[in-house]
Amino acid sequence: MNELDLLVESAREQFARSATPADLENAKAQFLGKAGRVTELMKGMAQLSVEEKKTRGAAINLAKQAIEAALNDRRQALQDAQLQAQLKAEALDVSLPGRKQGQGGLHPVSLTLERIQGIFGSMGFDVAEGPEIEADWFNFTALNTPEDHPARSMHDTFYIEGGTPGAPNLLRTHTSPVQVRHAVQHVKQHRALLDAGQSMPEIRVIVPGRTYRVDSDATHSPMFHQCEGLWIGENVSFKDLKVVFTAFCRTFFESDDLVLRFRPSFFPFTEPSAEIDIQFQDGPLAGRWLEVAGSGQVHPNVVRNMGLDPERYIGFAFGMGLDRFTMLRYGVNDLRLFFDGDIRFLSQFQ
Ligand code: 2NM
Repeated sequence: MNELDLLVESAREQFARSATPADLENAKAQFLGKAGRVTELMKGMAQLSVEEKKTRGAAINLAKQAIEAALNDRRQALQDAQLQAQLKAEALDVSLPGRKQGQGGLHPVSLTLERIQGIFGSMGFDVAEGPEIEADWFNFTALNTPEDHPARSMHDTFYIEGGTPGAPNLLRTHTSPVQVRHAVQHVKQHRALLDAGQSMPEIRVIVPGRTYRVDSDATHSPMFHQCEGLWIGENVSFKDLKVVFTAFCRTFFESDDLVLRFRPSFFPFTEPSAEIDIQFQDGPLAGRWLEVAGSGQVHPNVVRNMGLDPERYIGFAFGMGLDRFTMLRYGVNDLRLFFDGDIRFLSQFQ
């Protein structure tokens, strides 16, 4: 073998030993680079005659072409190998079973709310919603709650940093402010009738939603769900409250012999006021009195703050905890289970 054949042979060997594209580029530099062996040979022709240059040049060119061909072959081989490895790594096993999309469902508290809305809807109640960040006027003042009432303290209410009285400055502690907002809107809508001394359509609404208080244990969460109701007209009495709430509870708990007790109590926004207790006649809770709601005849000051004349308009309101109703209906003993988001708990309600 002559010197050029040996050079080509040596290049082939080096390329074959290059296991990665980077190795191969290094090997290439040794032969075809600026300081590579082929370039050296070219430079070595300087002293040759024109005739010799022709034959030598042609021979060197052949060798160079052979080296380039070997380089390209090896490049292609490395690329093929890399593709094969990638295909193997990303192999798709079409015989595997598909991934199933789990069936979702409503949260138990949402199920309770849907039930409550259905029942009150059948008795002609609208549903209203409103802001969770409230002004102290709507949350307390309009509801006849005095400045020095303990509920207004920072121990019981979450205040917003930088808030100012009158502007949104707290997390609502009940959904009653939405009832005030709803009543004010209703009155505005029927202003013409009222001004003409005519009757306005009754206000009949329930207001569900998130509420917030500084309180946390097995039966209290700083965020909880309430549903309040309001019925105001010219002739709405405490008797109507008893009829409506009794019908509601018997339907909700699917128990026609459920007994209700209206126990005198106090709220700033109602007078008189009553706690509502229920008693199941059978089942695991039979005989026990369970407190389920607060209620009362809307206080004249509140009726006035709704934009109505308390000498003419009268009605009742009530408020209940959606979380508590859900616990009672499904026999759940720890409120916190509703907020943990544990799928093993939640999937039991589907
Ligand atoms: C309760 C208990 C008693 C109530 C009062 C009002 C309003 F807006 F008419 F003043 N809304 N809700 C009320 C009354 C709420 O919850 C325990």
